[in-house]
Amino acid sequence: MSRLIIVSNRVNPPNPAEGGEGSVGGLAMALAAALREYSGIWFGWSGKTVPEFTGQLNMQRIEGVTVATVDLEETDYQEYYNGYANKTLWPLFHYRVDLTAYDRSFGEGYDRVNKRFAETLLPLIEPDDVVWVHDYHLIPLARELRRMGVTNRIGFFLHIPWPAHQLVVTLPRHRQLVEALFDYDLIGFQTVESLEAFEGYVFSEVQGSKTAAGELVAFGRRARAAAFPIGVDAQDFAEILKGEAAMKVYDRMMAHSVFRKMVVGVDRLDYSKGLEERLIGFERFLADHPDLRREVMLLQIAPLSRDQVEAYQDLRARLDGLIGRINGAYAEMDFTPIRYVNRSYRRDELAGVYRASKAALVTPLRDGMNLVAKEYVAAQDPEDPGVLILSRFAGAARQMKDALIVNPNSPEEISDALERALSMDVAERKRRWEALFDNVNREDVTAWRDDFVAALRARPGPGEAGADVPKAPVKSLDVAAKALRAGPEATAVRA
Ligand code: ADQ
Repeated sequence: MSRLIIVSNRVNPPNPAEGGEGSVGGLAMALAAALREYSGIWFGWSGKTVPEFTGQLNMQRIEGVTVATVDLEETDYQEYYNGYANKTLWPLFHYRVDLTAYDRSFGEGYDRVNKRFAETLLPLIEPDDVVWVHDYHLIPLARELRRMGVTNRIGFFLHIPWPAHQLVVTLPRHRQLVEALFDYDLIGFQTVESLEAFEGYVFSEVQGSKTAAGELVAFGRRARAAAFPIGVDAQDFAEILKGEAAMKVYDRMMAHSVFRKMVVGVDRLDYSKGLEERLIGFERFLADHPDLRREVMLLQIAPLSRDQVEAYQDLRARLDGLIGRINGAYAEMDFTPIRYVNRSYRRDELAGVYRASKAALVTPLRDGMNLVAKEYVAAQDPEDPGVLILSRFAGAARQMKDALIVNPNSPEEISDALERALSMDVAERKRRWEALFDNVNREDVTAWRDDFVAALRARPGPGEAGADVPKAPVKSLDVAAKALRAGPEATAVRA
């Protein structure tokens, strides 16, 4: 079986030195498991900056996964990561045109870093390898690799929404961005809605078409585009709940919420997650239901994210003010309605928190999928499950129809859903949870990963019928790269 090369902006397999599997997300674990299975490589940015880009490749072997990282220079970090990725594509793709920065230097930095990534990765690619590129940071990576003669199958998965046509065209050079996607053999989206929005752009903006076999044709090239809804490792969640860390947190949270029902929110501190709207909805609930005030508390866990970007600093300040106002108005001497924490927790600790919560508020204004919604369901007690309140604008809402679906912009809908969730009888909670769990368990992260990789492998290879232009063989690899493949434990080898 050919090797799998995964490319993502950051690389984070479970590392025993940093707390092992409990310390990383389910996605990282699933990708690491795929790499162990297909004996591949995980390539990306080290997270470090250096005064000048050197292209020095750092190879490490972590728990059976070969990891290759490269440092970026400070300007790269500012223009590519803080700039084009986090100030341009992220807000625009989450429908926040008001926060989108259209700065030419960001676009140049984005292209430059993608080229640098391609140059650094090139010597690691063997002729049979399948390359899987992740997320909006790296859309032009395949274009750069193709320019260097790479003919391997390359797939791309977008973790965030693909926005409506009218939003995409606000982006200067939107055409180049979409054209770059046609250098992939397979383009994966979270939902059919994103897929249709992408197809809509291709058909009406660049007069593309679809073949009878379902391939998209545009820019003189063809690619397959499809929806692959990402999932969580539901079985693993059930397992980690039996562990000591999860049990301890569960017991602590239960002891803390005696006589009260705990509602939980877990999100990176990001404007796409609808945190302000959620808090205003909770405030409405407290105002609407004086009789229930002392019976409910909201635990909002929101680790800081991208805190060098101004929009995130502003959001943080607004949240601090809002929570202070609500707690000031509704707290009693022995009771505070909102508990707010800005730190990260281990996966097993989070599992304990989910299980102790009678309801979860997952109310993003836009979200590619939202794994918290699925993790919450996976962590429930089948005999006494909590209720998921889910935004209609999360990709997950398409699969999780048995949640209480709300419009996150409406404080009344959030308030009503809370009231309904907290008074729901156990028979209805079980019925809803069983349907939700069935889906979360079936369409899990392994199914997602295997479906994508199988679809990518099924694409015609170089020279096969249905392939695009005949592709040249991969350039011969230099000595250093060969040495790397022979001994991945080697560190700091110059590519
Ligand atoms: P995110 O925007 O990060 O992901 P989400 O899908 O909810 O959003 O995933 C967040 C992950 O971080 C979850 O696994 C959660 O457990 C974890 N997490 C959140 N708060 C934490 C905390 N305090 N401590 C530890 N862990 C915490 C992007 C897209 C989503 C898409 C995913 C996967 O924006 O739409 O679902 O990628 O494709």
